[in-house]
Amino acid sequence: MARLFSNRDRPFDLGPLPLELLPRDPAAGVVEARQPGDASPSGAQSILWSIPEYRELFAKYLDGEIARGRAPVSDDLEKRARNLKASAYFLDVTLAGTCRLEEGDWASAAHPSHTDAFVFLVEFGRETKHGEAGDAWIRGTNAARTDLRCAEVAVVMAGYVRALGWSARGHVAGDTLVSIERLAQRAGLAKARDGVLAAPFLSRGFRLGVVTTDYAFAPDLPLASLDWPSADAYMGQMGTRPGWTDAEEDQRPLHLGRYAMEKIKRVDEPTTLVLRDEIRRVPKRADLFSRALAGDLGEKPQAERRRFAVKHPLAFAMTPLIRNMVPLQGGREPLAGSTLADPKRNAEAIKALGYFLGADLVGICRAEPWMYYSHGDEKGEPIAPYHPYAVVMLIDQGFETMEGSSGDDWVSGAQSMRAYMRGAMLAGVMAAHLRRLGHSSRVHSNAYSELLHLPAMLMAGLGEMSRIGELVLNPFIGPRSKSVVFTTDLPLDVDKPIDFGLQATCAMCMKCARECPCNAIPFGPKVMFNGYEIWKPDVEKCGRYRLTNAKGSACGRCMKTCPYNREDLVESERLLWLSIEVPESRRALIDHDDASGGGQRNPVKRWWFDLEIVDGVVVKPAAANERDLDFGRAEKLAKTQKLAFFPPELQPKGGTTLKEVVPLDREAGLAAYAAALRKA
Ligand code: B12
Ligand code: SF4
Ligand code: SF4
Repeated sequence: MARLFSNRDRPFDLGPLPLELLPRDPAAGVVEARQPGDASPSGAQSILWSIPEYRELFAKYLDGEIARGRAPVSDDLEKRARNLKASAYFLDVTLAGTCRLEEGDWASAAHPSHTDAFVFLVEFGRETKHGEAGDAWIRGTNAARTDLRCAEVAVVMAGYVRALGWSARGHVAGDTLVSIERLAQRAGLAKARDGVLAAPFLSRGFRLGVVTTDYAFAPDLPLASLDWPSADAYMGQMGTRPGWTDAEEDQRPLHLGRYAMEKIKRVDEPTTLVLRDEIRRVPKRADLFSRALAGDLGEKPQAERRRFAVKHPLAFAMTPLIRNMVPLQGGREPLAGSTLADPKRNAEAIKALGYFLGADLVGICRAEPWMYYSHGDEKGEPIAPYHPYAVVMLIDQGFETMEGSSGDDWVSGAQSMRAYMRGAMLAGVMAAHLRRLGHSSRVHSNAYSELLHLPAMLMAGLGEMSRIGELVLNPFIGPRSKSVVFTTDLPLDVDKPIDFGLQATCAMCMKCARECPCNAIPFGPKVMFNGYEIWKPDVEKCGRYRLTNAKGSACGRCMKTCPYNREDLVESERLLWLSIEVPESRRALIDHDDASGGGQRNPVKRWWFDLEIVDGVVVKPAAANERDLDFGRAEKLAKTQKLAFFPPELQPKGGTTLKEVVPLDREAGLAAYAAALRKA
């Protein structure tokens, strides 16, 4: 399932497949051809009807305002092309290429004076087999599903170029001013075969998107052949996806996903104590970001709150979609209901749908009343728990990008935003689909959530609580995830929590605590906090650091440096099973991670431009954080560490709005933590 060969030495802009090895033919002609479609038609129960509202929303942002000044980006056309390709691979396109625009490429005489085209291809999602759970929802919808993904990428890539100060417009099937199919051939992504485009390496279908612009970059050439270039390439020797991946994945039912979560031990209660009766619900106004917005942390964090994670133009380009998907998240009221009465089948169908749309991991738990926030923050209105089930999905924040980064330089905010955007989109389509079938369903995205995600992730068996603190760590993708949740009244079988030995590992590891730039992660033991056990981080320190980081955008260094943040290799999975089956190996594995440079930056993977938006114009930031492992730091930090925490009695009361300032009481927070430590 995972790769056999490391991609450590493979620049990120080359992508996951060995496109650079294919022969090119500058003289290859362009012929009329259509994009691949679905092999079978969709049925009445399909998700097809839930996609258009998202498509229409995304179409609004294919074009937009151009920044009023040009960014100080390199004039080197190769560098620009590589940066655009890497940005698109970051957004999970399968293949990317470039070409110059010719007059015949435009569908109408009136068009923008663009010179260059950036072309990308997104492959179809893996489908259900006939009769598998979810089949009636999924079959016949791959082209629409993938066009939506292309629209997302086209919006973000065009928005990125416009934020840099050049004109740009995204194009996808149904919303285009150009012939996408011609451009795909000239940019070396596909060739026509019997009137239909075919792409190299892919056994499934695909859809295409284009960004046209007057931002110049180096062009690629048309392909001469679609054949695998060598046996080595087929095996993935350059760190690319092996040719047998699809066949291997097809042996697993879609609802199991690609990670072998079914092999991880399940337990009735989580590995960290949860005393449900003692948990007091907290208002949304207690979220440190709401507190910063209201002014509880002072002027600087308040001013930075709206921009800290979107200071980089690529992250900024995601904001229109992230914000404007909120009104589509759905309601709380019961609907008519349906005949979908088999909770096991329903749960498998939901998971299959989540994987088809692009989730990395899917789990289901009860949405217990204490998981809901008690009050909203804008108006302070009470929130009565509504739906009984929570579908929880994880989106990987991306190993390769994290490898290139210190974790707190200019790409960190974009990593968060990409995962929030993707999560909101796929949960949005799923919840809309269930509503259409008659079941009340509502999305809890990062832009607006009425549910705490951590306990839902924990109970849905997607990971264990880690030393990082407010983070559920998954055995396969480690800490490197963002979650999205939707709650529903569709009857569902729930998952159980998991135990893969993380509590013992975190008890001896402490690498995240050592590497956190602001000493916010505890070196000490787990404590009881509001009725549950947790390594409680100092969220004020972390929050202030992320909000006001002047040498980067936000931070995720704790995730980057954790030994579970591993490359997707067969070898990595072996290490995971070793740590589970031979607990005595854990110390050695942690030491091996440090000794082998785990958590160091890999310069080969540093693909983004260091850029910052200031007053609407992109500038070169004064500095970027440049951090690598600091082995001597732990001793010093552990000695001086003073942490505060903020249980419900130290938080704004339910009903408090964003207009009222409730200054954060650090002294009381320090005293509360010290008291909890005495009891630990
Ligand atoms: C605000 C926030 C922060 C703030 C402030 C947190 C705070 N306490 O106010 C700060 C800046 C610290 C922060 C940092 C990070 N965050 Co944050 N954060 C959130 C957010 C948006 C809201 C949480 C909230 O309202 N807290 C206010 C009150 C409720 O806090 P609290 O009472 O102390 O409760 C906290 C925990 O104790 C826990 N919790 C609450 N009830 C219960 C009950 C049980 C039984 C358990 C076990 C836990 C638990 O959840 C709360 C999380 O803050 C959530 C999304 C969400 N809707 O849950 C993401 C979220 C928790 N963060 C996330 C992540 C990944 C991060 C970072 C790694 C940043 C990054 N680059 O991605 C760091 C990690 C910091 C750390 N050491 O833990 C992810 C976690 C994903 C995962 N795999 O676990 C979430 C779920 C966002 C997402 N959609 O993916 N975050
Ligand atoms: S705890 Fe916060 S500041 Fe520390 S490394 Fe993690 S995200 Fe960064
Ligand atoms: S870095 Fe170590 S202590 Fe921190 S979460 Fe990862 S395994 Fe646990």
